[in-house]
Amino acid sequence: MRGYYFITDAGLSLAGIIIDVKNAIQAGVEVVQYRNKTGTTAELYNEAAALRGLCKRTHLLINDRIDIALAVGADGIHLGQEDMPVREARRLIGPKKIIGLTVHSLQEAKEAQKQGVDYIGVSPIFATATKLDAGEPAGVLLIKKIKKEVTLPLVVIGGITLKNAPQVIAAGADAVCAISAVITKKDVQSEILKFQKLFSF
Ligand code: 3NM
Repeated sequence: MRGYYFITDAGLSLAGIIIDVKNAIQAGVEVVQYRNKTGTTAELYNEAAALRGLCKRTHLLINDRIDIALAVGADGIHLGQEDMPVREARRLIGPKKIIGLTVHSLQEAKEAQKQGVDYIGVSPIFATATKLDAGEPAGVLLIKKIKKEVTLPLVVIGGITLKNAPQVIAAGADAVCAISAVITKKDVQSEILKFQKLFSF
C-alpha cells in the first residue's frame, strides 16, 4: 500500500463522490475507501455498488460496514477502534480480504498487528475539521514510533496537506490520506497527482 489513499466524503466534495472516485482512479490510486457515516443502508448499498463498478483494478474498501462490503463484493473493510472486533470481522469477511484498522497509539498499533490486520491507519496526525471527534493530534512522532516496532503498512490521516505531507512520508508513512486538501479543490485529479509525486511515482 503506497501513495495517496482516497476516502470519499460527500459532505465536503465539490463534484460528488462518483466524479471524485473517477478522478482518483485516473490519478492511479491503489485504494478507494467508501466512507459514509450518515446515509441509509439502501443509499450505502447503491453507492458502494456503483463504486464497485468503477474500481476494477483499484482496491475498494468499505468503512465500517461489513454487510455492505460483502453485498457489493468489496476488496475489504476499514475499521475504527469502536467498530466490529477484528477477529469477528475476519471471520465474516474471510481470510483473503483486506482489513485496515485505525490506531491512535503505539499500543493499539502493536495490538492490531497481533490481530492480523493488513494495514493500519495512524490518526489524527494533525488537527482536522473533517472528523469532529478525531481527538488530539498525535504529530509525526507517533508515525516514527510505530514504524520502528510494527511491520504493517502505515496509512496516515488527519490534517494532511501538500505542505506537511513530506514530513509524514519522511517519518515513515507508506500512504497518506488527505480529504479536505483534495476534494474541495476544482481539479481533484491534479491535486492527487501532486501527492503521488511525493512518493516518486
Ligand atoms: N479519520 P482531512 S481524521 C476520516 O482521525 C478521518 O481517524 C480520521 O480529513 C481519524 O484530510 C479523518 O480533511 C478526516 O483532515 C481527515
